Amino acid sequence: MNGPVEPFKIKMVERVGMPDEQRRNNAIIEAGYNTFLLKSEDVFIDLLTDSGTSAMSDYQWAGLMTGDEAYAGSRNFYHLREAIRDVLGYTSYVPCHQGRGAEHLMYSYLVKPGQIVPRNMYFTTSKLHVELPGGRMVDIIIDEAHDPENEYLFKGNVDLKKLQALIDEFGLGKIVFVNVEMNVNMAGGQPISMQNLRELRKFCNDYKLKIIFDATRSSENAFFIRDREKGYENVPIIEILREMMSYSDGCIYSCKKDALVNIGGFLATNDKEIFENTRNMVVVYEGLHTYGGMAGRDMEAVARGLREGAQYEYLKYRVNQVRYLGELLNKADVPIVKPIGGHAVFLNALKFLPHISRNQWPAQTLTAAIYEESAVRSMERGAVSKGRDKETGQNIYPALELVRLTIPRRVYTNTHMEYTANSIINLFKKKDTISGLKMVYEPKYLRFFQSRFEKISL
Ligand code: P70
Repeated sequence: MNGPVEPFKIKMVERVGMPDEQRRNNAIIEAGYNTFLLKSEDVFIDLLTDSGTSAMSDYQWAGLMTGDEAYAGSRNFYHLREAIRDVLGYTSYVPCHQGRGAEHLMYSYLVKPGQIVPRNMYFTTSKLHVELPGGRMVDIIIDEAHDPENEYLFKGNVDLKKLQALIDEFGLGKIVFVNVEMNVNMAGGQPISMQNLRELRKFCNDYKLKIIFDATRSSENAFFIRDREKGYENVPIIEILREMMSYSDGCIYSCKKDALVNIGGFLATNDKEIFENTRNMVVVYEGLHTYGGMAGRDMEAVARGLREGAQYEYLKYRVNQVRYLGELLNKADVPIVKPIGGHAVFLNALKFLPHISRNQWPAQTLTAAIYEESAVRSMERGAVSKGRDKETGQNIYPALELVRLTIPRRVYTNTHMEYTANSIINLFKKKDTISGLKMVYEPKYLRFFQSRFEKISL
């Protein structure tokens, strides 16, 4: 099996070094066994996130030099507006510094205290921005998504029966909009099908419910629709994207993923009221409505990246590189979430470390062990990320207790994938020697970023 052939050549490189065993052991203790607290210099291959870690193209870098840094009416604002119209089909947008800036504007406008926001699985920052104005996020993803072994091809789909049950239980008045994520991150990078989107739109039209997308990984989702859904085999990615977006009333978008840039975000909509209200609030929290926290040059890089990131040849390589890593692990019986996702390979920590109980944080433990073994940095996506129940204050233990090996776009070679796979396979062979963790510091919000742990002896 070979890795996918890269549809680019490399013009510039950045040195990375391998810290020795002693340095790795000290670094992880100093970081409180939390990979978010490691110094990047102590990491060899950084698979913490695909967010803001892409390599930009020469065309994007050239675009930086054309940045128009006028306070108002920058030409790059208009370039980005054209790109959003062409690629996603929304007429209006509000630029923001990154995805959560857009979430803040969108959800603080739409969500009123006591309301419910159904979504095809939570995402950490999205959930928090629904809760801050007094709302509650409720999961309406299909059951298959909660089963790491289930190989259904569209595990990101919404279960309309769950949505109907919410309406029956709480009444329509409590639900203002349905929130739909593309290529669902916490489910393992799993796509939603066009058919499901179409059915959801029809359902929501009947109840006059709005649909707001988290379109952050929509290009990778569009690739899976083309690859897997009947009737889309030969449809250009941009056409698929526009059809997807046509089923929504607006979206929030973190440009740091599929748009191949290091910073940036926006919300986009064809709804006049949403646009006018969020455009008004952007000046309070982000910056003037023609830059929203981004420099002119950043908006140019996003405009170019949004188009590049929707090219079929690029997406094919991208998704296949992730699949390559996943298949190397799968062949060696390392437990992973299936099907292999669009942006990351997810390890099933409950199967990898069955001897570690949930209250000793198996996924967090596994991220630390992988770092100690290999200097590869991964991310916990389980109970630490999920946090506590808002009402009872108790830890929630979600069905998925995962470690995410997230692949930055256009950054690592297939040999880096092989090194990563071999290191994890070695670790899997001696998994019984790995002991659990106890949490010794826990901040109030988004605890996974800053919490600290200590090792429990075996
Ligand atoms: C990741 C990043 C960001 C993200 C996302 C979806 C589906 C919104 C955002 C926010 C960064 C991250 C964020 C929280 C915890 C860990 C990592 N995801 N919606 O690595 O966008 O980061 O630009 O504010 O995935 O998955 P932004």
